[in-house]
Amino acid sequence: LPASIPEPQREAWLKHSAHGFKDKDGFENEVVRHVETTLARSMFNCDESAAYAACSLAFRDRLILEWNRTQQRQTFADGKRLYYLSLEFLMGRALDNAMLNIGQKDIAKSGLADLGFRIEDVIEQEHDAALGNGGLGRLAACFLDSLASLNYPAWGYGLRYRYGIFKQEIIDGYQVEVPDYWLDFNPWEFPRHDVTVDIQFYGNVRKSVNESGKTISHWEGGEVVKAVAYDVPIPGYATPSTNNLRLWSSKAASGEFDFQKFNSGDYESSVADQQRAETISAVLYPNDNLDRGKELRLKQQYFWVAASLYDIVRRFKKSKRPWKEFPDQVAIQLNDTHPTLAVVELQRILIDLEGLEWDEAWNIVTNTFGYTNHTVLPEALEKWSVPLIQHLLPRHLQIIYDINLYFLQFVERNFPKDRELLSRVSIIEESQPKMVRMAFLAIVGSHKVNGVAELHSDLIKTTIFKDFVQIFGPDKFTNVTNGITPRRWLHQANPRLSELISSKTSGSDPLTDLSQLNKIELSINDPAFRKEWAEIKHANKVRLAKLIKSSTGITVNPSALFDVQVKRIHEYKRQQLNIFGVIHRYLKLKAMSAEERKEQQPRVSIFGGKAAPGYWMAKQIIHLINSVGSVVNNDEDIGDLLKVVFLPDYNVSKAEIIVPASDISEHISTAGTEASGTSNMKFVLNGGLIIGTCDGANIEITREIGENNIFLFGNLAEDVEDLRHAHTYGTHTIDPELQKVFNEIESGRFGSSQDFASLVSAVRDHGDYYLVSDDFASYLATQDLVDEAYKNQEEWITKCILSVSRMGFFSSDRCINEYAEGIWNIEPLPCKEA
Ligand code: GLG
Repeated sequence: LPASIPEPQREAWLKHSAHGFKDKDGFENEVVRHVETTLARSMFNCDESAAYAACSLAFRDRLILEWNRTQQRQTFADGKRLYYLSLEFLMGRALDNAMLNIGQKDIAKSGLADLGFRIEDVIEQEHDAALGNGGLGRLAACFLDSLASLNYPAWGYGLRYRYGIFKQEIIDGYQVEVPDYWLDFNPWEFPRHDVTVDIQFYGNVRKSVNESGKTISHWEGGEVVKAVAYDVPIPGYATPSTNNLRLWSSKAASGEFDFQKFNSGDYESSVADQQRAETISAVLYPNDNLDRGKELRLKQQYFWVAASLYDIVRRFKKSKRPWKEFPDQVAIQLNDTHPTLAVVELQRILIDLEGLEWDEAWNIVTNTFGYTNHTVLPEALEKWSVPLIQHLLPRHLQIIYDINLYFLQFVERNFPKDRELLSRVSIIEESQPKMVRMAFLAIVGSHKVNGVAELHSDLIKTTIFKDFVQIFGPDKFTNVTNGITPRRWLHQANPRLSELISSKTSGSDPLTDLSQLNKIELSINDPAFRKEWAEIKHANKVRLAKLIKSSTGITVNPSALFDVQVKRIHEYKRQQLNIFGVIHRYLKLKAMSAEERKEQQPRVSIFGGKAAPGYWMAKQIIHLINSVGSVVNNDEDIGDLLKVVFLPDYNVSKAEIIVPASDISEHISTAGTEASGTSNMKFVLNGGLIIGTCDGANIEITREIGENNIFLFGNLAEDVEDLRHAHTYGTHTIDPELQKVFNEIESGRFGSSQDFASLVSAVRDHGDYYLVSDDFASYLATQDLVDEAYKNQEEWITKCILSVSRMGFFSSDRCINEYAEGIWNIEPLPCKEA
């Protein structure tokens, strides 16, 4: 144990250092203390937000004690740690999660009731931590939960954006973006004003020769910005292990402001430096699957990567081990290419600052990093212009050129006759201006590269990274299919279903071993179990109906079939296919007699998701959905047979209400475009069926749950290229049913046809890149099957129960164990008290 407190005094420390709350009394005591002292309020002005603050501070106190112990344990164990570098961590709310993971939500519930509050209202006070765009950021959050729950020594590193993903409002059917300032009161972070790193930008490189005749590079001048650490404790479930997420915030290095300017009367510009520095961590870029190449974004990347590496290296150096042992102590995972500069930065530290030889350093670097690819979409693959890097990071550009030189020499030696190969795999693209291909740099700088679902991992090996498989051999490339944490996505989002399931797993906890789910299959014919199952789904739909009412004013019938598509709005995700399908359904209903209509299955089509502010087509899709909604929802012929809802501001805490309430959800990307998808897993785990294409993790979900329990449709990935080719070079005929839909849109039935012209022409006149027309007939036919299947509620429930029981594979715990064994080579560090 650490020796800072001398032996005789340790007893006093131990006596006062507490774990969780002993009982309800202990909890209430802490809450009241925080209200009265920390918040300086009294019971006469303690509202729900004060109750939230005090309750959070009480739990935070518990977390930080465990956080400290966990860090000590890890330091003394002196084993290998994982560092997960991600520009996005889409955490959502922390209080509910902390209470559940610590296992004291019941205590909190009755304690808060004693003090006059409903726990649900208190939880509702929390602002989502929305430091991410979508699946990539939420995956990072699920991984942190699993790493802590499985007792792995691991840290997350990210940026502390002052503004997370924007809030979405819908005004007159259009998306309006509102800034998300979330830091007014955030009890879940600990500012570490003593943990700071100076980060350099711009400047120039000077070479010198030392006594042994070796050339040394010095990066000099330029501008310095300070990185300040903010730590967020990450509680494991059913274990005291509490890991750390360290987020960096930028500050001017020169202190408050320029006193000289201030004294000479130039007040405004005296604070300009400070503002410029703080801009770096001010805002999350709101693009999902799109690369925009903005200088500030590159600054963010280097700022975060350099601060994190400094921290990691500092920790390693304390151990006084030789450099060659670095990869035995440190694994760094690159979540997408955003942190790829870390490869270059570590090489720079080793050769320029620590004096290692190039090869020795490079060996250390490549054994340290792993790279996860999340997309094959060309518009999402990061490239940075050479002049921009030259300007911002002159020494790094030289190192990138050297990495490329040695790499191409290696390729040349092994494939001497293939000149084309060299230009195909070069890290530098010979364009105007030249560009650095970040994915290639990440591959060359890592020992393992993984995709996020089987199909996706196969695709990267056969398409975008094909040459690299030839160069490095197939073993460098692997697959780790994504997963989700059952703590948040079952227990927290759907407590009643979680309890029902746990009552059937004979004592073992499905939340720590999700394969236990298969035990519910034994109850599949138990009428009481089935009845409870159906009641839970209905109650969840009632809860969502309330959210729909309060946020859109639309009344929906909870007995209708709830059809949900919530995710970022993107052409490749094909919300346009869904809304065209909805229009088709509406036209069909309109053409029916009143008698015929009675036979139809009532449906509520629910959409949600943000469009990147600069993504015109995605915004058109949102507008069309809302325009169709305002026609359909007010059509008296239709009534409850069809409602169309666009739920504004989709985020993690709304997902926790939406996901458990769906009967069917849509995962309908053009085959080969969605790397994995993770909401598909969340919906099935919560007893909803899915309609989907043979894409991403849908394929593995089908394999696990059985093809009778999923509604698949559409063309296969292997046929996409030929179809696109045919669209461009052959005759492109539009599906006749889709043509009817287009005719109605163009007739102005849903508002000015001009507004939607680009959505129609993308399919009809511009090559239909996403195969909307090709898949339309099969989509409609499959939706008919969904209606038919839903009419037989008993069979439907059987499908749902079977599906849930077979979802064990999709736990992020399984996924993290695969990374730990196959890529990171780290071991859990169990906690003896656990
Ligand atoms: C990406 C992909 C998703 C994937 C997620 C996590 O588009 O298909 O599920 O990462 O791997 N940008 C993303 O959200």
